[in-house]
Amino acid sequence: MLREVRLALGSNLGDREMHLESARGLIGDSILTSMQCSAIHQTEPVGPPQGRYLNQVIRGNYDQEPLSLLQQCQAIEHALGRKRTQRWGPRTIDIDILTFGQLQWQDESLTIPHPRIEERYFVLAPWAQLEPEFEVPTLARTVQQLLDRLQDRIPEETGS
Ligand code: A4P
Ligand code: MG
Repeated sequence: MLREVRLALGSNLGDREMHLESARGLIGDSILTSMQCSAIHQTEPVGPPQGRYLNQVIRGNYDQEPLSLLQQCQAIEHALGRKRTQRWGPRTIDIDILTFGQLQWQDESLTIPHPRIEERYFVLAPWAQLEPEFEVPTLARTVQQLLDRLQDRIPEETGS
């Protein structure tokens, strides 16, 4: 069954543009069909002190199981030199699954929709540029509404 999925990409180590470009290339070649990409946003780091991130959201169609998508995303992270040293620490590339059709999924390795969508300017800002009217499963709000709500709550962190 074909599902529409959304992925969030982030990079703050090394040649950030190149890491995003390589990830997009690999995802478009081997994972998603009909891929569309948001603009790239530079964002302040959330977590321990570290360099700024480049973030981007992509959507596309996928025809396998959720755990296969996670595995394929992690294989790309690995291929692009991702080392897991510190939670929320600097990384060449992070690929998170935001949504997977209307599916809700929760096990020890995967939670869908991604549990921190509502709090994350670095996800919502590029996503709202790509598809502001998309209603996020389980949150019952559009991407733009979630972004507006976040900016009302913590304007100093979101640069508005
Ligand atoms: N996992 C569970 N659900 C998912 C999902 N929906 N998508 C598990 C992807 N992975 C999922 O992730 C840890 C584990 O989460 C994985 O093994 C997978 O089984 P990770 O990528 O190894 O570690 P992480 O990314 O450091 O942790 P986490 O909790 O995913 O962090 P976030 O929420 O991704 O935050 N600041 C800015 N400005 N921009 C960023 O992109 N990113 C982070 C990471 C922190 N600060 C940032 C940014
Ligand atoms: Mg991650």
